[in-house]
Amino acid sequence: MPANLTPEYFKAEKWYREATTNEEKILAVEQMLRVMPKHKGTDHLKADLRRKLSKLKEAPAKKKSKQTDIFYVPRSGAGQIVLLGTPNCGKSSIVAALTNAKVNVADFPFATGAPVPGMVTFEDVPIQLVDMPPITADYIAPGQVGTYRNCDLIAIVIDLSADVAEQVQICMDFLESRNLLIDGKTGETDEHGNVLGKRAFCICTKSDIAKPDALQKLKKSCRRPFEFVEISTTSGAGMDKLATALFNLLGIIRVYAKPPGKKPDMDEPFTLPAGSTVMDLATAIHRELAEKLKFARIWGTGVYDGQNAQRNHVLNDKDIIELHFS
Ligand SMILES: Nc1nc2c(ncn2[C@@H]2O[C@H](COP(=O)(O)OP(=O)(O)OP(=O)(O)O)[C@@H](O)[C@H]2O)c(=O)[nH]1
Ligand SMILES: [Mg+2]
Repeated sequence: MPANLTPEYFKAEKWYREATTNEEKILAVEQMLRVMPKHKGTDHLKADLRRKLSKLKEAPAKKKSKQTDIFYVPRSGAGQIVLLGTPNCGKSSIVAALTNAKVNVADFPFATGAPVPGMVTFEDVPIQLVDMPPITADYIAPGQVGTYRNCDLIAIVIDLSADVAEQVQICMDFLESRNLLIDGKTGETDEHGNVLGKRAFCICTKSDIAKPDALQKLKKSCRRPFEFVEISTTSGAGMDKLATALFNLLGIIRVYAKPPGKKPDMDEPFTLPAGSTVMDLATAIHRELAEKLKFARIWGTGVYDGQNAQRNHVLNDKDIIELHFS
């Protein structure tokens, strides 16, 4: 009986072939099992894949080689955002415009060969923005997926002066075949319960030389409800909006701590996930001290100045909080 394997299956198989680590191979085989058609014709294949999976899971963890993983970018700042896009779409130009990082902007493809992190300062919040080598339909550098798996937010960069549908297809194939997008339906997690998917949005660049209707075409080509931010690094159009979007899309708030009777420290805000409480702030400041938290006073949104608040009070962006310990 023919197996009648689907395009989703072949995508997952390609992922498996390209995987460079055991963890990535396990994820790919799990995906192959998940998406393969379930009928008599695939029974053998299913058994083979299960065997392969248990072998992979039993394999002893490889000794860490002395070589460093160039695709591992240590986090810094309030959140890590990694750029994704096809060659020449304008990724490095974005990092060059928003940060002081030394990136290579060039009018030939594959000018960037390794991740380059830079820091964007949105008002008083430092956000890490990572330039990346491009991806194509046929080539993704081994290990590159790891950078996307580790980040907080993926910024899909689409060049509005080129074929938008083709770029979307390449980026979405890459992300979807590796379970790299948050999907409310499946909510894939790894064995530690970590959500595998990431949030993503679109930076639509080269608006100064965009093809007519490129943005509309792009929105039509995306099946997912992304947020789209239109920019041009050449004219500077939309760059302020982009910095604001990076902060908003990270889903974080910044708050200022104030010692009782003193002025708040307005230079270095604490950044916390949106929805965090007074107790979360206390824990971020000092885990053990947090247990002694009695109450807080707050200046900010939805409260009167200096209002008393309990541990479970939900904080808002730019709140000033005075913590009182017993
Ligand atoms: N007109 C115009 N040109 C741009 C814009 N952004 C980038 N470019 C040009 O596009 C070319 C490619 O820009 P890069 O930023 O190097 O592109 P990249 O995506 O990093 O390219 P790879 O590293 O090869 O993946 C350069 O010649 C840039 O000057 C823009 O907003 N408008
Ligand atoms: Mg580049």
